Amino acid sequence: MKREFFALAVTFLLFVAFPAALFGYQAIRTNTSGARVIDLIAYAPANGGWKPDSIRVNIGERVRLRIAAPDVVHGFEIPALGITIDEILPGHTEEIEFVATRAGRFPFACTRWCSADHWRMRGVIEVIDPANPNPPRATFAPPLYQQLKIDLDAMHVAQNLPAQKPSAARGAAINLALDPRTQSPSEAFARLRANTPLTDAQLWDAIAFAWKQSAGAEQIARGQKLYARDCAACHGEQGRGDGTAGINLPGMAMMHREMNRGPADFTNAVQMFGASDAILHGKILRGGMGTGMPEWGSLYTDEEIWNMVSYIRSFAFDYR
Ligand code: HEC
Ligand SMILES: [Cu+2]
Repeated sequence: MKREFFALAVTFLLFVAFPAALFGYQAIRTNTSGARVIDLIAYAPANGGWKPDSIRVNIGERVRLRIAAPDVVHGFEIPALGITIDEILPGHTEEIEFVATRAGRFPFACTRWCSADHWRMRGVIEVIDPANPNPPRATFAPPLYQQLKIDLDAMHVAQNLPAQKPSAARGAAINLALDPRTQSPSEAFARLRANTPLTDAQLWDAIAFAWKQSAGAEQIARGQKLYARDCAACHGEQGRGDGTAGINLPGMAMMHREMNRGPADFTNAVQMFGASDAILHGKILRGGMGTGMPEWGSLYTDEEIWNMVSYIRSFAFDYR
């Protein structure tokens, strides 16, 4: 009985008294700048996620977001509007003011690994143009994997494998112009093998260089940043698929029986050299449909997803 009361008291404190006190205190402390104040509470997904998880503002309206984190450390980001709060400590509130200048539905998300299913912590901000409150829905070009009619759930296994890790530095002398988006490294190897004076090892090095070149150093660096933030927890710092958040994911039983169970190992040449960039891009965009691989298409721009694909390539190729 005592214990139940205690649990109830804790729940009350966490969900009612605490946020109320936080916002109350903030309301006294902050002077009004004419901005509309919107209160947002960041709970880890197990505690309910964003409260509320959808907000509406008007174009041109000055808005102050006041975000409280009652349970654990969270972060906040609206990527499409360039709004970021790096850290909201438990028991604190953070504020940010902005004026949205374009209409649309934009996802917002937590940016800290607050819990195992942290990546579920997403919401939507709707920016409305009062002069045109019901715009026709924008039409987007379908992603490359759909244009190429690629079945994302089919296995992609390399038919050709290098004897050692292909090195972009060694391959720099040989300049192959390749399109990494539509072919896998294994396919590129097979096609070029027929009429080249290069040895197998030289050809693989040249392919590594061609992939690195077509991506670009800046793009790879941007991909690395995003990877460290949102992917390493499952796929591992070194891309080996051994991140702690990837252990015992629900949905592993749905994975293709020939696939390794768990987050993809980006150092695994059999899988990585069997995949075109379009496949990797598609998987990040769409997610794994219940395998535990989240969908990122609503959060990241197309460009950012390509950047992550480029970075992921550095685990099976040697890009130093
Ligand atoms: C919650 C754990 C988790 C997170 C976080 C995660 N992944 Fe995955 N990912 C998986 C699992 C599990 C698989 C394998 C199942 C599948 O392919 O559907 C996978 C598969 C993939 C694949 C397919 C590889 C292949 O060979 O087909 C790519 C690419 C990928 N992830 C990229 C990313 C990127 C980029 C991020 C960060 C934006 C990310 N993942 C975040 C769990 C995760
Ligand atoms: Cu989080």
